[in-house]
Amino acid sequence: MTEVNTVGNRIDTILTDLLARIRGVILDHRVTEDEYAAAKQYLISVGEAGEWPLLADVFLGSTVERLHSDALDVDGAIEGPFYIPGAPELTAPYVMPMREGEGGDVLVFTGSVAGKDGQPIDGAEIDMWQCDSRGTYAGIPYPDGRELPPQWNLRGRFRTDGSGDFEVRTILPVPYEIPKAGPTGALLRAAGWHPFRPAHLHARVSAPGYHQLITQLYFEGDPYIESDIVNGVKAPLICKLDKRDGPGGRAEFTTSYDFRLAAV
Ligand code: MBD
Ligand code: FE
Repeated sequence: MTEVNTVGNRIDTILTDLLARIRGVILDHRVTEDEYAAAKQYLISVGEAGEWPLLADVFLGSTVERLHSDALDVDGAIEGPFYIPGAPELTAPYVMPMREGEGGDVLVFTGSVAGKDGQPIDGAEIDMWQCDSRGTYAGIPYPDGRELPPQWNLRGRFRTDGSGDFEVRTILPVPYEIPKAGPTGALLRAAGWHPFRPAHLHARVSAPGYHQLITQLYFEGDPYIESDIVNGVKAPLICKLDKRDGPGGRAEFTTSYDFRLAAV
């Protein structure tokens, strides 16, 4: 027999309010029988495509996350549907796992991890993941037949040094287009909304004695900063990009961010 996970024990309270609000929308907009039937069919298709995690994170994740971050007074951001635990542990000097000749601009990302009191944290773990220069995450099934990167491409774990600092080389992520081939993309199209998120790096930052920080970093000037389809951008998470000449005269970008963790 199926049982519901009653974590929080508020099913009665929340379900009562949720149903009241949905009924209110139906009444306010005079939803028709046909629209109701189409909505049910749509919900079925989301399940069949395995897109519930994506759809939920696109529309609701950032709201849940906001409450969590505000309670801890940290600059967190939505985890999103594409985190995969167990990424390779890198050895210094840190370079994110990538293919020979990985496309895109080089990004040198430096920064630090400290407590909110400014106390640097030695050996904090940063578990970072991002899309490649074509906007594809490794290890995720895309139904549109695109070429998939190797399993751990642009996913890796590394640590701060004795001063709480880190430096990692990677490539600059690009604005991310939510997978369009399935029901989530179809809904955005039907509503006339663009499917983009601004370019972002994802990170889970952890250290003993601190709450794990799950966040994302964005880049100044990104065309989708103001219209992120998942509503996940917060001003303190927007980083400045600088351009410099790297090895062999190849241009590379640099950016910096200081993660601040809440003590337990
Ligand atoms: C993503 O890459 C993402 O970060 C979020 C939050 C939702 C969908 C795709
Ligand atoms: Fe993402």
